[in-house]
Amino acid sequence: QVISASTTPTSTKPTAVAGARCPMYILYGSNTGTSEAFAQRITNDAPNYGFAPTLGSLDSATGQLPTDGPVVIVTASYEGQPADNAARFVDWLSSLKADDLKGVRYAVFGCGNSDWTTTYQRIPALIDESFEKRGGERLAPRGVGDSSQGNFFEIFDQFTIDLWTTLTKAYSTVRSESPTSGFAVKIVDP
Ligand code: FMN
Repeated sequence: QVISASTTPTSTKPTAVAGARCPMYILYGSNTGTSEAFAQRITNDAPNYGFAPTLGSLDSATGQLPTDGPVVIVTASYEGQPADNAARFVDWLSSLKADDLKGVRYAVFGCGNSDWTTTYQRIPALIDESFEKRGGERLAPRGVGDSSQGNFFEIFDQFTIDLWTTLTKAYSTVRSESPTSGFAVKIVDP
């Protein structure tokens, strides 16, 4: 299932600044839930930084990457292959040509485990490089989390701190301490 979160305007006045949130897309590739939980955290925080988030699996975005807001990807690798809910997306990505992702602005965080020495972070690295090769604009350096290390969560926390600094600048959004009014989460079919 795809969970999407969107704003419900609290005012119909066209000048209402509070309702002017920028769309944002958070996509995960996850078998055992870590990447999905990290993606959910970014989604929960997004309204605090002026964004209206949509959360879904990478496969849910196959064939349709948006250009009207940042795309943030959190994904794992399994024996160098995508998670089950990212396999269609990775296939589709490899079929794209140069410039097919022009206008897509993105950032990637990889959940990996360096015990898999030869394929460590293979899918996050592949996605990060493929987006750039196909004309996408990387907004932030790829985050690299190693679940075999004690600092796995700290690395993710630092990635998100840097991400929000970058995104609020890039999209001129405004940080707010009380964003939740007018914020609704809806669940839609896959
Ligand atoms: N991590 C890597 O970086 N590269 C791999 O090739 C890789 N293969 C894995 C294979 C198996 C069977 C398992 C259990 C883990 C593997 N990992 C690998 C580690 C996972 O990607 C890592 O634990 C990740 O945090 C899991 O994310 P998820 O809970 O979102 O699925």
